[in-house]
Amino acid sequence: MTTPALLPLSGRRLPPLNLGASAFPHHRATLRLSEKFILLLILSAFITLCFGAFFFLPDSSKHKRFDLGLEDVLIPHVDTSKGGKNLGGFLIHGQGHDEHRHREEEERLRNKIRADHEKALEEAKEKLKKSRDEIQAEIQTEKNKVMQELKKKDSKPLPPIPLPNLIGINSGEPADPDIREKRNKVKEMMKHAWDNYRQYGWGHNELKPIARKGHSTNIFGNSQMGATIVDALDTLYIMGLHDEFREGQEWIDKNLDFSVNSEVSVFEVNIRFIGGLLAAYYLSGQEVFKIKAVQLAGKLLPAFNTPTGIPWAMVNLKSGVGRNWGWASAGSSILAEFGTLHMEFVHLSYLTGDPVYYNKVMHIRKLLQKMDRPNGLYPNYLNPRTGRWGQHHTSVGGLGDSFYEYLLKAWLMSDKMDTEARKMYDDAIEAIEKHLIRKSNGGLTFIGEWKNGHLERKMGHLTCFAGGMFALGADGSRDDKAGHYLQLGAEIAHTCHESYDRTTLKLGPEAFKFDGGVEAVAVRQNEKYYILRPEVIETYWYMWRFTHDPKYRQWGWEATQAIDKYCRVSGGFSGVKDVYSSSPTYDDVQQSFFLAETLKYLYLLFSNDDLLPLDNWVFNTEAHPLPVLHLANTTLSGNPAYR
Ligand code: DMJ
Repeated sequence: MTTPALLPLSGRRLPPLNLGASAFPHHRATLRLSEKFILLLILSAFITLCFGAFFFLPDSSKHKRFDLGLEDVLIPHVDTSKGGKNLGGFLIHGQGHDEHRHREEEERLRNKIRADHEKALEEAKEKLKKSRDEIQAEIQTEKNKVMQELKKKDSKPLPPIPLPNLIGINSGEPADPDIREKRNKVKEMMKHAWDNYRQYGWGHNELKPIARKGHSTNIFGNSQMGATIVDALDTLYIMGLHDEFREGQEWIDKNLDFSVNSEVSVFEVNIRFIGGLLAAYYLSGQEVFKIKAVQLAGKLLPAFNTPTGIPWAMVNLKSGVGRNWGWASAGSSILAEFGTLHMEFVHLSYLTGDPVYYNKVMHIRKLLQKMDRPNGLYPNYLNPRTGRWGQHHTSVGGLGDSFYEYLLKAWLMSDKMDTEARKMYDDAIEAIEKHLIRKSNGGLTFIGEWKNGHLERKMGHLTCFAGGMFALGADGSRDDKAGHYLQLGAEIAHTCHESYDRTTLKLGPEAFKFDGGVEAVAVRQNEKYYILRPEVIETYWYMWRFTHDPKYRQWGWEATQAIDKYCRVSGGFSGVKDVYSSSPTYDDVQQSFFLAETLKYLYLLFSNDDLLPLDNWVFNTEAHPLPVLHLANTTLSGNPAYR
């Protein structure tokens, strides 16, 4: 017998293994050793097989998950003390009895599978008898069930956060009966606006008070998001209209859904919806508002996915795809839009403990800080792809306004810790004063607009908010110019009052000129409308809070009467197309900001200062009050002001 040779697969013979002569002195010994070797090989193969079986047998716990009615047969167990044998985690009872039981179980299982198949066949036959519509309705019901389940999951409570010190909610009743009466009149107007919206526009974004139906604009996208409900909530609350508030809360709880295929304005949704929901949360303590605000904010985040982190103006809530307004200079984003997110986003980080919101807005700030500013002014347009300014237009009205407002309010909201924001605000208004603020021949102080190196002597209704802003920022101003800024606020309030007083309806036009012998009067027909805007009344209220000069209440009352006389219709309140005409025509829109801002500022003007005191509350640009945050103990990474 020759030493077995190893046959390779190719059939080529390998040379015999040379184990050395000393290892195999003669043939017999070699034969015995080979037998032993083969036996050993067989034995080791057997052991390997046993080990393999042990390790590769399926996991008993997995068996149990699939409910095939096998639980009676396979009982995971580790306790052998009760007479059974433990094999791989399964307890096997007495062998003969077990085999019988096993067969029974197999039979039972087969029957069950057969029955299930028959049932499924029957169901399918039944389904086919139904009409296409019925089948679709059933599918929809199933879908809705799944959606409800998902919503429930989405609505899980956020981590508890200590509420800031909330002072001055639900009071402010004035002692003076005349002022009380005025305040009640404003409340009655709010009720008229709300009740009609409730009746004719419920769930729609806004109301057409003459056509008596819902209304919307592209800023809210194409779905019914109940903008008026969300915007009005906090006004209802502070006016003590609690039944109406609850109705609104119920609608929001049941119907406000952000998983819609709708392209919305990031800015508008932030100031009206997130601002409105956060204010409603802080005032009422109802979790639903906080949860909805956070859900919505999550839907806005994809708008920040641009090469620079400057968000798109619009975002599709479902797909997250963003883009800019077609009319904005060379695909730019708008300063007043991407620059008016800070307050709400800081609150979102505060309430969720998630720095993502804070980081987004701080990134915008850092980017703006690094950029060159022509004459120290911020242009209204910035390209989110290139990070470069668009047209060199600067405005404290439309397209620019609330960016400056939020710099100041970021500082106030941080309990004056965010000194970086205050510095940016101070620098900005110094440049504005130098280049945009002028006195007319008739002595009216106005804020013009900078367009390609030229000052346009025109002021918008929107710009009138700046009177209140200057007054609000007076305390803490650079070089202790508090008196100067309070005076500047008073001058702007006066000019804006003149723009109202010089009209037939005593309501302010959209824009007015200081040129060619014209002062505080609209010239172009398309600038003569009043759409229930709040900015002039907003400034009266701030001036009232800081000076207590009764003229501001008087001016506010003039505006209240004019709105009630010329804008009130039986189906709500409408804007008017020409404030210089004695027989105005209506635009047939009750704007959501009329309930959020105009009526709220009027109500506060006729309330005591202890209702929402300015030391404790900061109003967002849509008049939604957010509490001052004492952030000393809160970690919002990045800004030393918050450490
Ligand atoms: C409101 O939505 C906000 O005040 C915004 O900042 C600009 N203007 C409208 C109301 O006029």
